[in-house]
Amino acid sequence: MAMDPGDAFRWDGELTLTRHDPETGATFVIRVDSIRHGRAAGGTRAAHYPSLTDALADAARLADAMTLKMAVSNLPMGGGKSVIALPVPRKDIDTRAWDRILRLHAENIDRLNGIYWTGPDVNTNSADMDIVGDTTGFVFGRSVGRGGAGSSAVNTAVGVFEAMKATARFGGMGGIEGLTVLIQGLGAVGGHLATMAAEAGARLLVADVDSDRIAWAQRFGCNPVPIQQVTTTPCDIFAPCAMGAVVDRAVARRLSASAVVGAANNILADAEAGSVLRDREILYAPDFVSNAGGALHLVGREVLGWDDETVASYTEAIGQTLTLVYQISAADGVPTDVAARTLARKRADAPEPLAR
Ligand code: NAD
Ligand code: PPY
Repeated sequence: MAMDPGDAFRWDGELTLTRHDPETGATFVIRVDSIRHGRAAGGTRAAHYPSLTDALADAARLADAMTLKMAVSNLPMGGGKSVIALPVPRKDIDTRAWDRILRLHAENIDRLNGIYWTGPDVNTNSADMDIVGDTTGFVFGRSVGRGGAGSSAVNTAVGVFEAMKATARFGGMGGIEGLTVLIQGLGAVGGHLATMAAEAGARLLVADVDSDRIAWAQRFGCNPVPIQQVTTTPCDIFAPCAMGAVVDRAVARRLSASAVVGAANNILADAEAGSVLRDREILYAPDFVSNAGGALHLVGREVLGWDDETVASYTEAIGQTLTLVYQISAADGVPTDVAARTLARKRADAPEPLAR
């Protein structure tokens, strides 16, 4: 949800760490939302923010979402997130400065003595986690060669695809074959999702600010949609897989889709958007349920010792969790995001044995 600037400071999470590095101009933010159910985990996002207040607010929202994601997935961890507020866009940071930024970030994490574990997120990857891992052990998602579980993106996409199938079933759309799926963002997750949906026979519409990604998707039959028309183009399933806050109340009122199912964290920009989607009978798959495949991969592999098969079966169960969310939403007459929070709270208080 969007926060007003004051909310960046009124946030009631466990801990906020900030540090500024004059040499690179980077400001580091770590927010630990909850450690009630285990040490907190959540990735490191690097981005250029309009202000430190925006960076703090984003970290708070993302950390909240991690607590909900762990709880609704029955994972024995709390939620946290790091934001590295860069002075310029990531592409304009040179290798030397980036290396320094990652090492300082790792120092900050190490000082928290394990109450917060990081991992990859937007603009950070396994190679970056290897560098973080030189300084601290509190890191998920290092490359496989360095003893980590590697990228979480593929399994995130697999989970989102399970969420799509469950949504299509619950919404009376049948299977994915023949449905029009509009994917916003063809990056690490959206790209894999596009290939899976295409293989399942969906008609794909795609949008990305990067023309190379569009050219790549056109090679397997995807049709591009202009960035400005993403929320007005008719489709069956709208899949935001780029940034958050894509659906505010105005977008929710005009969206021409039967469902919203994507990988992006914090898809809803305001509390009203969920209600509008419900009133319009557009099924919204709460992001912290649908995109939990990455957390299942990282925590499953690195904490719980899961093998491929176990990760796959828990990831498939995302579809069942989502169906339960839709049933709670229908029974209680509440938006699906509210229903998912209710389920997350219930599972946090009484974690269910991980269902397979
Ligand atoms: P990514 O950086 O690899 O991909 C993002 C893509 O979106 C890029 O191709 C970029 O060019 C494109 N993009 C950026 N702004 C856009 C815009 N305005 N319109 C259209 N396209 C735009 O990131 P990712 O790892 O694929 O993650 C995507 C989203 O999923 C993020 O919100 C992330 O937080 C969330 N998520 C990722 C994971 C994971 O395992 N990687 C797990 C959970 C949630
Ligand atoms: C996310 O799922 O949003 C993440 O940040 C990925 C993640 C999950 C669990 C531990 C570290 C990073």
